[in-house]
Amino acid sequence: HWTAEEKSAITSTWSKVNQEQDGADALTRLFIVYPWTQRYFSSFGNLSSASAISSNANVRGHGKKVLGAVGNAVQNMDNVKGTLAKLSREHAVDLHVDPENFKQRLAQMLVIVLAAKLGGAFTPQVQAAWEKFNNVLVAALSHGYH
Ligand code: ZNH
Repeated sequence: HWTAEEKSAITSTWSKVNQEQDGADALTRLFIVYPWTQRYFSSFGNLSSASAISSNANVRGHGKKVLGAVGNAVQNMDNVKGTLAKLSREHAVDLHVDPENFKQRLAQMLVIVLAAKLGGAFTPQVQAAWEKFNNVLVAALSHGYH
């Protein structure tokens, strides 16, 4: 269900992503804009300010893991659900993460980080492809909850 244009928009933006830095930036925004999401990460240490968050080694390591999983989904665009099935079960069963947090939150922060990074290259068409990709990503991550 992807057009050739959508696929190339997603894969070409993804090739510019720095998983550790952009992952840390997306998580930093998540923790600041939606502070209650910090409660899942009580083992991460000091998350008291933007600079504490973005320099926190646990945040950087986790950002890299999260974007690694997104990258996996990008490489497997035609089977995102299958690709993320195990991860979805893990969030539902082991981590008990409220799936609302996937929906308009982390995925949305990622779009903002990509837009800031790409500037003019993040055209409305590229943004539309990412909005669609995020819906697929969020649906796949939420699937293990039912
Ligand atoms: Zn998550 C983990 C991905 C969202 C919470 N995650 C994780 C991991 C990954 C991910 C890959 C790792 C796993 C292993 O190692 O096994 N996530 C992801 C993605 C997304 C997400 C892709 C979207 C986009 N998460 C999320 C949210 C939240 C979370 C939103 C909340 C809020 N996670 C989480 C936790 C964990 C995880 C808590 C665990 C951490 C530690 O380390 O402990």
